[in-house]
Amino acid sequence: LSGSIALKRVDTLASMCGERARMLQDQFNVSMNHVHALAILVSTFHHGKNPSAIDQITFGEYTERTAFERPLTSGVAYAVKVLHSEREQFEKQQGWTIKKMESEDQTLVQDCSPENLDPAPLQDEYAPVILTQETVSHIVSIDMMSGKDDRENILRARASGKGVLTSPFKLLKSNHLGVVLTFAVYNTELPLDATPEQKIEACVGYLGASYDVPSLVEKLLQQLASKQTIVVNVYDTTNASNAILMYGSDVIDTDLVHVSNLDFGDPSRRHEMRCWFKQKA
Ligand code: WA2
Repeated sequence: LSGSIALKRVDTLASMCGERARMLQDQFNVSMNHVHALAILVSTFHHGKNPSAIDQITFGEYTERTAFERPLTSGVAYAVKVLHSEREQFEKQQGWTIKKMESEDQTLVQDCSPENLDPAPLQDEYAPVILTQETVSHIVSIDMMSGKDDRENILRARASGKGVLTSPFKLLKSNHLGVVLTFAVYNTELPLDATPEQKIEACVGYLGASYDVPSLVEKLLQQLASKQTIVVNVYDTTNASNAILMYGSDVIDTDLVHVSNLDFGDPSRRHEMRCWFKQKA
């Protein structure tokens, strides 16, 4: 009898963990599709029209009103590709200079609002943010290529044409780890068999969404009202020997752990959910 109770416990944990992992994955997938659609919207109405049919007010209103379509995201933004030869003209037209992203220690001693940031140092190219949802308006004018995680994402997004995810890192003006999802925006309809070089050449900008993972997973789990029963942790396990905790407490105080795989749509990243009962058997 005690054996069958133990087996039942294993099953219950597996189904609860699996259900939560599927919910998180589905919500992530839904928001990823809408971020992809936003990249197409910018391509059609900003780059595809002269003059552009989108300004900050339009983009801000539209992204705020459609925020319900992007569960788990804390904001979306659009950064444009600017070559160094175009920088002076671009800055004159915008009325601001391209800013450098502050490193973490600098943000401790000063407010990281764009007006307090230093101009971006000379580079071959830049990715300044020109349009944002109000929730991330603090990144306007910042060169997203001047941040390591954002830069890697931009380079991978434009060479692949797919949605790509960063490793977990500390987002600007947030105290938690988050991730950024990026889709490249292209100027012409790319042939299906375009090479990475053709994609890089045709790229005109980058549509990105930031995910504040701890607060958003918390919100998701609250809807299930099971927090008395199980502990849920979410990890980036891309580097198998060094899993990064993205959500949860991590103190494993049990012998029974269930691991559910999470597919966030970027095959070069691995994620998983690990669950256990709060109450020991
Ligand atoms: N968005 C919001 N907060 C951030 C951040 C970011 N990146 N990076 C650090 N903190 C415009 O991939 C292009 C968004 C980057 C997109």
